[in-house]
Amino acid sequence: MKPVRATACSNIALVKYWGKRTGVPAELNLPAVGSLSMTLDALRTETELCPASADAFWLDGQLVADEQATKVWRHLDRMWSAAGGKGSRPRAEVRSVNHFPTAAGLASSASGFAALTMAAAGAFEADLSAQALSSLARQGSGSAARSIFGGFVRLDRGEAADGSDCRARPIAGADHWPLALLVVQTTAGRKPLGSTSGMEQCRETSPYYPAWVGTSEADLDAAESALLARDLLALGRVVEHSCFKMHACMMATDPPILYWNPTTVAAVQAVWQARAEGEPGFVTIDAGPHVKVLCERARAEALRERLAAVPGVRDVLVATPGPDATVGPLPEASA
Ligand code: 2P0
Repeated sequence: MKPVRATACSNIALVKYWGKRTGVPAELNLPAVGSLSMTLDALRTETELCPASADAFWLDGQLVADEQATKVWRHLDRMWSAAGGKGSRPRAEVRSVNHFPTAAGLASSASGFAALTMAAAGAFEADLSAQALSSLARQGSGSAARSIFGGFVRLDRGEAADGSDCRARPIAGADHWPLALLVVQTTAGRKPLGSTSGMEQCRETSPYYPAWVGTSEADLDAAESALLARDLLALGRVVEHSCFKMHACMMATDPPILYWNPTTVAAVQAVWQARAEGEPGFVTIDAGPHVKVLCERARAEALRERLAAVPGVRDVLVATPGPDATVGPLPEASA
């Protein structure tokens, strides 16, 4: 086992993943719908993996020993098997740091599991394609499958019972289109309900869930075409439609799920107001209260200023399309 350092960027789904396939092995973590994302340069996780006498997981300088750590060890076991490792997996120390300009409440499981996947593949000297790495990352966390690739990525749902056609593929590179994504932070707190249980609750109780699943493929095709044609208006329409359908589906669960706070709504309205005044931006919201705004890079600063002035907004950061996940040897000084 070699000491390594891996880096992966987070991503934002422009067409959302929400819900898991049923009737297939749960450990494959297969999505009920495909998704389409932009990898974000500004939200990056760096993960170091070294041999050790006992497993230890450090996240942002803190030793973690809860279910998060269990997921990490399970993922390393999975990677050891995929690498063709014989016998029991070597014990490891994992040190992961999220280089997110604003810490609170921003998704890190995508970049976290993508970086861990790359690190384990490097450390265990696994000869795996980017496609295979992406599928393994998905088993750690669905959105992580997309963070293996830079630029714009489509994750297909697939139909095969073994998940072999659930694949992420880059559809355009980071330099395809100078877009920006503003991350409008509306609170410092953590989200109240995790995505995995939120998705299950939706599938089990939301009367809108079948409609959500049934309309996703058309959104994916429309978004991919708009992206390739660099048509912001067409892309933005799908981005907002996918986002609000997902949230409507959540709100219709029993009991309801509402991730928004008053500042979330104020920020959405500020974006729509700006658009009406000729400053085009399009909103999306994940399983949390922050608002993400897609716009052309040239318009990002003007929109950032408007959003920073919305009462309750704590911070606005600007991200642009980011690179592929990477892994390399750990520099001597850190090993
Ligand atoms: C997404 N989200 O497509 C969607 C939109 C949140 C809302 O992927 O259960 O942490 O680990 O596969 O990847 C968050 O879900 O869920 C997510 P698991 P994950 O980005």
